[in-house]
Amino acid sequence: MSEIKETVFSKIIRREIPVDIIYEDDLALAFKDIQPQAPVHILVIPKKPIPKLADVEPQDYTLVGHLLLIVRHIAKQAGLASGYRVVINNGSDAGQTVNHLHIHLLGGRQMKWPPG
Ligand code: D5M
Repeated sequence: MSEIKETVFSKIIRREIPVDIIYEDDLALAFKDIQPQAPVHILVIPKKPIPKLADVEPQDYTLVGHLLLIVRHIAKQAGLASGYRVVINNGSDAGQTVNHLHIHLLGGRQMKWPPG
């Protein structure tokens, strides 16, 4: 398990930094990415401060499934019927910049493959 440190997302969860909130429940929060890479770019995060996917433990399995169902729900609400991309950057090689697990939901344009 990585060391759990305060991140900008901890401040967002505590409402110390304003964001455009799309969805919230007891376990999760979803909000618009501040640097959108697509017409729809939303981050879905657990309120539990898990640094990255590699730190997910067996007791988090239900939580991770919950996060993916939130992604599906938001994508449907956003009308992304023709497709969308779901990304989790895990660690520095993947380009993870905020050490609080987050799922990127990207849509509203044609995506390219492979990613950079
Ligand atoms: O993605 C981290 C993402 O977090 C990146 O796309 C910008 C976003 N971010 C950072 N700070 C904020 C605030 N304050 N509001 C909204 N979005 C934010 P990564 O996968 O770690 O590269």
